[in-house]
Amino acid sequence: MSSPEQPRVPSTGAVLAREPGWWRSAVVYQIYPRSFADSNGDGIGDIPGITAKVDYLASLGVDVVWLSPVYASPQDDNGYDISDYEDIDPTFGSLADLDALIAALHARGMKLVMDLVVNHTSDEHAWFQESRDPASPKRDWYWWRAAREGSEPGAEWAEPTNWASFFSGSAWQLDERSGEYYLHLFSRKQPDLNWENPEVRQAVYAMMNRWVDRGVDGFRMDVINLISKQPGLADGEAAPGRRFAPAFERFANGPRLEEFLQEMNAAVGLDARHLLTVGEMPGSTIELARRVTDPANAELNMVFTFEHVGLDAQPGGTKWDLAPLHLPVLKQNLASWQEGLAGVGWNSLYWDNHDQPRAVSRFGDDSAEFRVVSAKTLATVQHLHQGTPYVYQGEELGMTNTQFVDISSYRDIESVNYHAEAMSLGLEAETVMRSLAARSRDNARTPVQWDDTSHAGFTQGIPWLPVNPNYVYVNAAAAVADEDSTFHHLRRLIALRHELPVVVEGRFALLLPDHEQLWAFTRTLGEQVLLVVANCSSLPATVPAGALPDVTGARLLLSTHPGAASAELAPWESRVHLVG
Ligand code: ISL
Ligand code: CA
Repeated sequence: MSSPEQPRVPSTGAVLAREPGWWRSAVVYQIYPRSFADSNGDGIGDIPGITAKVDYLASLGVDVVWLSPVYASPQDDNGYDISDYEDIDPTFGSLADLDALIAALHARGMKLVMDLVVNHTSDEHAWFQESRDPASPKRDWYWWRAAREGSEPGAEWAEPTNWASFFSGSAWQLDERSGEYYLHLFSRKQPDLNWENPEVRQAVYAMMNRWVDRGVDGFRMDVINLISKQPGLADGEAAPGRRFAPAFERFANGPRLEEFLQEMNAAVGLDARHLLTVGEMPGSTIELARRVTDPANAELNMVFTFEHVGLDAQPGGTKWDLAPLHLPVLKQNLASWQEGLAGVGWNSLYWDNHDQPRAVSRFGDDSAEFRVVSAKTLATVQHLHQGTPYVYQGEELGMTNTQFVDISSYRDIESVNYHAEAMSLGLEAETVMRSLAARSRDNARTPVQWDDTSHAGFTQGIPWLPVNPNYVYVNAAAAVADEDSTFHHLRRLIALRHELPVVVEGRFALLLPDHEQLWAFTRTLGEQVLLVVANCSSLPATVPAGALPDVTGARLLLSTHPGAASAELAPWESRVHLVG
């Protein structure tokens, strides 16, 4: 595998020590290991593959790597189903490989954040294997329930509740051995841990402590707001046309969530050791996120929220029910989170991750004409809100959605199960395939495009998921060699954050909230005002007279169309000015 040529400009100021609040000025880069870089030709990315690319990451200037799960796992959900929290899956390497990665990152002033998946384990985890025995002291470590009253186990409608799993079908699975059901909010191979049991919590904290002692710098916590369920496990409201109910409000954000988070923080020393903590919290309100991220409450540094990635779905529908996105709705939503958390908590900022379609295809314009410029402008808008930005592998290259035309190309369990369920419900095949093309998690999971050699330089073998054919021109080698690429635009944005306190701390204010094309806002710190104006459309846009602060004499810090300064913005043009 060939490495892209390194840029001449070195990283500008990675955060070196774990000082209090260091994560506020940091940029996190997410690696989905299976799709990042394959070192041994088996077609699957691995830890040595990542270690070979740390100079590439350093040249981008990121401070932290968040590594999606590399623990021992049957890979039913690509590692989010963990069978041993203390070991590395041989697919990805060994503990020694992980130690080498940590050392390589630390040597370059970067940190490593591990994925923590403790709402559920794999059904192949020793804890669950023991728990299957009703007499086991670990029986209560999971959610075991008898069939619904009056029903025979296994009969139709016999599940203890009517909840749907996130991955289609019932959230309950009958275990023949005891005739009882266990809860799995995700796949059947991902039984939910029972956090009401204090032994479960202590086992998790002990495991976390061992990882911190090993040198990791923090945790990204998978669906952490599901660890406290709503008491009583009540049925959800039935949804028309669906066999099982999307009963989110019945199991998420339970009453003990903040108690558990505080207990974990104290037991692991999350704050005391200045670790980065980010909790994935689908369905979180601003109020909840403000409490959870208020340092006075000693819970988490920040959370991943989902409102802004749900605005292009039909209200009341699922992610597969596509709807057009309106810019005013999107920017007002992000502004409400900026205001809601300002001065108390802290935002995380993301467009992309391993569960979301590619940002440039979804929020930008991935046509040949506008792919690069729209990717740059999306990055500008994201990185200059207040919060810690997350870059998902390939986002720095403007990687796009897949071009799969056949269901057999898809690998993700969510996509495969959705397709099967939708077809059995009689949905139109074309509609289902359109939803998958727009929303499948496999969009984010095609291999990172390193260069224009076969399989984009990702592997010497056959990649586990096909490479996007546009790798011949969308690839890291080309982007690094081109000063006008998305890669270098992002590198400049990251450098701005490291240089200018106003980027980190400045107070946010949205301008032109109802404008259909322009996304404009200011960030203010003392005498300094950062003005961002971005045309988030594929047509020219005009700034209304007098609508924005005067920028005569201001410094132009960054723009997509150097030299331009008129009231006209080209498609996807963006500018960043510093006044004062
Ligand atoms: O991806 C989703 C929507 O398509 C979400 O429902 C997603 O499953 C949810 O955000 C939780 O995601 C996390 O936990 C899952 C895992 O499959 C995801 O990859 C992970 O990010 C179960 O561990
Ligand atoms: Ca490999």
